[in-house]
Amino acid sequence: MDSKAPPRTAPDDFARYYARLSKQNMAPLWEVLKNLVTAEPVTPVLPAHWRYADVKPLLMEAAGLISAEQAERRVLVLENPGLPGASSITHSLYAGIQLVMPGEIAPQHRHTQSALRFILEGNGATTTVDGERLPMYPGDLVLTPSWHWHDHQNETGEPIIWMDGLDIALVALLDASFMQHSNRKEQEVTQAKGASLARYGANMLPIDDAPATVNSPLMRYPYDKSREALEHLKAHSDWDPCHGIRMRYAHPQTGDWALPTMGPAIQLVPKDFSTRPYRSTDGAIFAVADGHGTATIGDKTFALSPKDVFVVPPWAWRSFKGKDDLVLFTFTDRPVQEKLGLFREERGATS
Ligand code: GTQ
Repeated sequence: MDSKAPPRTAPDDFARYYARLSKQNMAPLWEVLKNLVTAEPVTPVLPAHWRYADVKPLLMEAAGLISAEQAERRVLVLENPGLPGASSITHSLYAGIQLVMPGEIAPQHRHTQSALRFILEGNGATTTVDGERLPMYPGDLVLTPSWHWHDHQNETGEPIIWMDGLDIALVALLDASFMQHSNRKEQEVTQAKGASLARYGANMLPIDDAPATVNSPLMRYPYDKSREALEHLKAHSDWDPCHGIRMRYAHPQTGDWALPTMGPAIQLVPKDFSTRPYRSTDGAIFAVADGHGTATIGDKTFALSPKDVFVVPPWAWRSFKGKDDLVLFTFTDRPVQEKLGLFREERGATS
């Protein structure tokens, strides 16, 4: 008899054996291996698009239902349609649209989740981080690194609206969530306005600087500077076939990503330029900073207007076309994937 002949086990025998395994907290790998270790990324995350024209009226309606203080944070969570109820826009990341009305304060708290804010609308309301009030204008990126106290206040006459990005699901996966409230609604302001920008946002560093941490000490990346750089490169450099002009927001002391878990970037797709297909393992959340155009993600095409948000699933092909100069902000979990040696990208052929 051939000793290598496979056994011919009856389905009932498998079932009885699996039941005995299960009682002892074991399971057969051979039933699940092909779903656990896949040839390519397999994700429930779907391409999705939130038009600002749809989001804004619903967000303003929330202002009539609940105050920023009652809500703690008055935010509409952008839920990926492939992950219903999970409060996630990708498997690892969270995005929401936050509103603070004139005169309101979203009270001080801190958490181990890192947050970034990309400002969509408003004119000079503030987020206080580390005792510094950071003014917020459209297109600015404001950071709230892990475990930094933060509160938002709107002392202007207009609503302020921004996109929040947090690493909520990633921190949940690692069971590393800590959160604290303060008995002070707002933190004491200990820094002059513009302090972190003067120290870290002028291509210089304090001569006797504190050692770098994983978090950028620059808390605000103003849009006028980002846009100026993009405009210069549009006029005077080659455009990347897959991105147009694309820059990432750097940690000024180390050159690494601005945050350890979320990598923000900004790109300009010039008017009438069509990017070549590109895909990468990091699912990407985009917000339209300026301009109009289209995003094609897999077999879906979205018509983009300013302040829209859309999501590109991991390893999905994407390409863009600028109807006018289209400026896109994005954040992804690429810093994590790079550190773990998992990040991959692929550039498609000319179509
Ligand atoms: O502003 O601190 O969208 O803690 C979700 C959780 C915003 C915030 C969110 C938060 C915040």
